[in-house]
Amino acid sequence: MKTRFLHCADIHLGYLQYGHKERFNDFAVAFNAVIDKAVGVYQTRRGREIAFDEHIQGPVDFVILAGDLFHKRSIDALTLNQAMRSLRRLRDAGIPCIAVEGNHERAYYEDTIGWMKFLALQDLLILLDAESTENGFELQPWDVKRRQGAYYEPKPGVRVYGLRYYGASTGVAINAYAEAVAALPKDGVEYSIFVTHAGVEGQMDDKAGGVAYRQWAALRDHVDYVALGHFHKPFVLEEWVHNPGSPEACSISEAAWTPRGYLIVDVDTGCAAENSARHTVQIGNPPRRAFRQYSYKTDHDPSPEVLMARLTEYIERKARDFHAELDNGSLESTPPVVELYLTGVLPFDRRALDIAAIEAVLRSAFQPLTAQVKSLLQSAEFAVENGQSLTRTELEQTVLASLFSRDARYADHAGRWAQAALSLKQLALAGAPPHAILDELEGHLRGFTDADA
Ligand SMILES: [Mn+2]
Repeated sequence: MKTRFLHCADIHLGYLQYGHKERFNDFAVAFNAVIDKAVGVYQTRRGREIAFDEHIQGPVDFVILAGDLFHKRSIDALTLNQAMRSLRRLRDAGIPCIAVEGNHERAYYEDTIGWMKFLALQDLLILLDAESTENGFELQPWDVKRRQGAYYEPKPGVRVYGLRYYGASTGVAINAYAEAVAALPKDGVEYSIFVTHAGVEGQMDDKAGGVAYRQWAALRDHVDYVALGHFHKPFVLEEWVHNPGSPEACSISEAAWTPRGYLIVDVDTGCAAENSARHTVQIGNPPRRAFRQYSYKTDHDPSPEVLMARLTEYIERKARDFHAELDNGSLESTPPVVELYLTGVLPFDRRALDIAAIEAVLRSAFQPLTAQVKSLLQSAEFAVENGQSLTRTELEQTVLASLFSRDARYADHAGRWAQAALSLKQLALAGAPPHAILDELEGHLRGFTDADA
């Protein structure tokens, strides 16, 4: 048996990011680009359809949507229209879209109908979930009339099981689900997929709520492909657990995770050897809005005039690099979203820093959709000695320096290591992005090398 399907998740329609109408539309454009791949037809913004001449990946036999089609549970009519327009393309092409509910779109109460259920009632989604009883889960096949069920067979030989978002109870729910699957008859089933909205522990450092990899093992004997959503960062584990990542960026940190956005899976149950995966997976990277994040260190700019001159030069250089990158056939669309972080110690009065003027430089260099300047600056007094009794910072510096001096690797520059550690801590506390902290650390390391030379 051969089949091909597309797996996506975390579309987040309805997100009015930065309060920007264009960003609201971007999420729908990205979803429609994923649908293009599923149906094998490119649709222009005006709805005209053009067949792909290259990169043909569709049409697929079915689509898996592993939760968070919507950014929130109370969506407006425009968002619903975006969802219906894209899902209708699948329905018209005869491609079932098999989905589960994510954390962002769950109905408020068990007895109300959420928008995902509404789409299922409109015949636009096969929305899977298990019914829980006193004895665990009861898995019913998809009921076309009632538009509900726990599993669905999009074509003979393929069975897709689904479970909605379970949050902190996901581990327990997986166990119960695996037991229920074990008890089901599986006549004629050659390939099984399990879909839910949950992460795997360790795949995103700063995101809680992942399920330990060993907890998924309960499904191992029954399922060939685990299809997840929830973590917006893509990952594939042991050719078994798969997460496509978000097609559009819900936060600027997601912009770096390319390629991401959907997976195209080719299944062939006939040829593979025992114990090896019976599918091959390609990751897709739909076109999306360009996001760029920069950081600039102000330590060596003695006056506002020098800072503006150097910062302008820096911004213009980055903008040239950016435009050159786009000319090299990038899939990103412009105008971009740009964030600039100011880091380090400001050697002059903070009030002399003209953020609006810096934003104006960003706007003229990048012609962005939106540009934001974020200050993570430490005030100068942090670096200055101020008298008899120790401040908290000085105390920390003393303690850290004495700790560093006990380690032969750091003893030579104990005082400077202590300063470095404190400045990294300040950045982290101020919410600096990882790359700004890395830049800071690199600056310190260069300082050490120069001093040794
Ligand atoms: Mn999500």
